[in-house]
Amino acid sequence: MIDEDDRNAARFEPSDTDFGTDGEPRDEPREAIRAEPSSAFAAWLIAGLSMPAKSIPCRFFYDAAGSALFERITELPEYYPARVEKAILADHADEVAALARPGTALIEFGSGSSTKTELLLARMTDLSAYVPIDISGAALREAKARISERFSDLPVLPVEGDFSRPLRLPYEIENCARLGFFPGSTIGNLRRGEAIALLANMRRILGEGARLVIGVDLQKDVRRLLAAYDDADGITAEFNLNLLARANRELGADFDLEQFAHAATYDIRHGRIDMHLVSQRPQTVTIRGRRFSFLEGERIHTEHSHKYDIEGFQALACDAGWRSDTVWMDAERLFSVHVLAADR
Ligand code: SAH
Ligand code: AVI
Repeated sequence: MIDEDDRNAARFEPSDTDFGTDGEPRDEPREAIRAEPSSAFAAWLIAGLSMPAKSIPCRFFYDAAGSALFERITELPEYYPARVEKAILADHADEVAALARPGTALIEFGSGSSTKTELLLARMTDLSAYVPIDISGAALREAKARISERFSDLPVLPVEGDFSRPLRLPYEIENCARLGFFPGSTIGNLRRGEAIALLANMRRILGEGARLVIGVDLQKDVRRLLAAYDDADGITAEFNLNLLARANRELGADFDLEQFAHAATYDIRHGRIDMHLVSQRPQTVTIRGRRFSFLEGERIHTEHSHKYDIEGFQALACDAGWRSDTVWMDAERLFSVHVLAADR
């Protein structure tokens, strides 16, 4: 039987990310490679709401408001992943720093506020550059200002874009050894086929012999997982509803935010949290002249967040061409940080 996820994975296009050396002017601002514009949000939103099972891709959470809400999530008592991953990285910061020999470029995927990265940068004194990649221009700009102020000798070369699409990396790091960093368990937001394609593409970008340090959230008591995605203060609900608020702001849609509710569920079969927005009554919403009807209780799927066990993630990384080198965990085994090696 073809799994629904495998079928969907076929829609994912592996990227052929490359450096900006192919005849492009060398002084072109890399911010010219923009994240998807509003027209792309409109196209994906309209396509997703036209399907029998409505959905919106989770990368659209992260406009400026969404990135700020995510930062608030990382401070919530229920959202253990941010706190625990940071503690694991702090415990092993010297070992991570040792992976970056002098002249290495640190390339971070889905860097957001780069908060965890600061821990590492403080110990990586001989980096040639720090390259944060994120779809959120607002998050990148704030992070660049803060990191450049604290580490004034370090070239910070942000790339605004979707890491699962072709990206042009800064020409300045063309000849540098590369260390990859992909924290936050953002890999969990991808389906298995998508995750393998992304990890395989990262291996290609980082080059033979490179290492990738990647944070992966672990399976655990379902109540603890559900609380992390449905906090008492309603910040995760606000983060989820921001998708609709963003559609109202950017596309002139007329979602009534009072009439959609946040929901987080656990899917045992796929070992993942799913987030949804649930219509509270029969209603119609208009987006750019198109009308979408919702039944009472009808759901818009907004995010998968897969949880792994150590062996399951190592098998996935192996399918993407990586060798598992090292794994660190906290004492409660809530979260894992893997060092993957591109040498097999
Ligand atoms: N690494 C940070 C942020 C994690 S939140 C941390 O660990 O705290 C996920 C980040 O990935 C957000 O900043 C979001 O904007 C970014 N992101 C999500 N999907 C993306 C995509 N397809 N391409 C690039 N960045 C993406
Ligand atoms: C970025 N990503 C790994 C987060 C997660 O936990 O799946 C996004 C998030 N969604 C709800 N809370 C946080």
